[in-house]
Formats: sequence, structure tokens, C-alpha cells
Amino acid sequence: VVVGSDDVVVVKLGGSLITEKDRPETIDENALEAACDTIGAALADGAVAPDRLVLVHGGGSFGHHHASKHGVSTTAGTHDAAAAFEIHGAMARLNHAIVTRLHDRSVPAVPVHPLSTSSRPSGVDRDLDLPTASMATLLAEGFVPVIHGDGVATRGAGITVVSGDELVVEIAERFGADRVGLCSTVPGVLDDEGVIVPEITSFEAVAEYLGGSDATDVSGGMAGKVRELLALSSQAFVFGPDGLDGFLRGDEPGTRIG
Ligand code: IP8
Repeated sequence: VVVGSDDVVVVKLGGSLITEKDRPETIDENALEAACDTIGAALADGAVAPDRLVLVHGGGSFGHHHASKHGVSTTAGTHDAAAAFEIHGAMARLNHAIVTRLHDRSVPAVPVHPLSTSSRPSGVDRDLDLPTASMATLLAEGFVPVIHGDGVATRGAGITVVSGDELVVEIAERFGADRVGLCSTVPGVLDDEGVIVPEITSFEAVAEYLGGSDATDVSGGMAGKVRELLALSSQAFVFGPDGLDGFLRGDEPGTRIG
């Protein structure tokens, strides 16, 4: 744990929420503006302190479009620098768009790019090395780090994808986060009748409901998210756009995991 506090809050804006997943590099403006409004308001009225909030975002039609075009995933890497730059460039453009909209709401957001700092030094499926000194110092100075799924240098594989979900888990562990929220298009994990499962404590109990993702997604869909969140000691919640405000204010929207 790099910050001596248990009240860091990590929020991920899912790529499927803030982009139009089937149209390459297209932002869902209404959804992104609404999420930024909610975050801006929660900070403005003190529901969350800026030195306690880390934002993460996924790839949607930015990262996933280019990653799948080049056959790059969390387990399949590339040694083609141009391909890696396309994936990273798209994610950096999305990140820029988000940070800009947060600044419009006076959120002191700053970009953090995993490709520049992180790696899998022991290869695919091994631990992600995510240096946290810069994010810890940014938080201490009152900035809101905005980090994203990206390409990362991977021993023996070139550059692979790191998903926003993996970053959420890593950041939550390293910062001893109190609460983690994944905001996506669905209001929680749904059972086979479309009803929100209020709480998940084991993967087996819900495995039958967790199908694949609805559009190009190179990093695992809901099943992967649930597995990673179950492994975490922080309180984790999966919720839709209507749950974001409540989550930031301490409520327990959607599905609680773990
Ligand atoms: O949308 C993946 O992040 P995710 C980002 O959180 C890339 O899975 C580069 C495809």
C-alpha cells in the first residue's frame, strides 16, 4: 500500500458506456458528458475529495477496434511498433477527450498513460508492474489521475493489452482503496431473467449468467471483471450510469462483488 489511507475511491468508466462500441473511435457524447457532470458535481460539493479519487477508463471503440484489427489482446502481443502506436494513440485520444470534458467541470484531472510506465516484466499472465509513485504524488497534490487501458511492454510477447479492469484491481490493491466502482451500460450483473444480482461472493454461483461481451472486446467482458473483483479486498460495485452519483456519495448501487 503506497498511500497511508483506506479511503481512496477508484472509478472505472467502461468503454462501452462512453463510446459507441460498434463505430470506430466514436465517443458517446451524451453518456460521457453525463458521467463528467456527475463526477464534477460530487467533487464540487465535497462528496469525494479530489486527493482520494482515481479515474480509470476502458477502450470501447477506441482501443478495442485497433487491438482486434492487429490481433493484440491481454495474452497476444505484437512486435509491430506501428500497431502498438495505433492502439495507444487511440486510447490517448479518448483519454484526452475525457480529461478535456472533466476540465470543463473544474475537475483537476491529469492523464496517466500505462504504456509509458508499466510493464509485464515476467511475461504474459504474470504480474503487472504498475509504478504508483507518480499517481500517489498527483493525489497528494490534489490532482485526479485519469488512467486507461493501454498497451504494455510484455517480456517475451512484445506489447500486449492491459485492460482498465486489471488497472482498477492493481490500483485498488496498491492504494488500499476502500471502494471500487465499475460504471458500465448495464445496471449491474444480471441473472437469466434480467434481474440485478445484488451480491456476488463466488464465481461459480453466477458463472452461468456471465456470457461474452456484446461487441469487440479483447479483454474478457463481464466474466473477467467479476473474477478480478472477487480477488480484491476493497468493496467493489458494478452499476450503470444511474448508479454513478450514488456510488460517489457512498451508496451501494448495482451489484456488490466480494
Ligand atoms: O476496455 C482495453 O481496456 P478495457 C483497452 O478496460 C485496449 O478492456 C487498449 C484495448
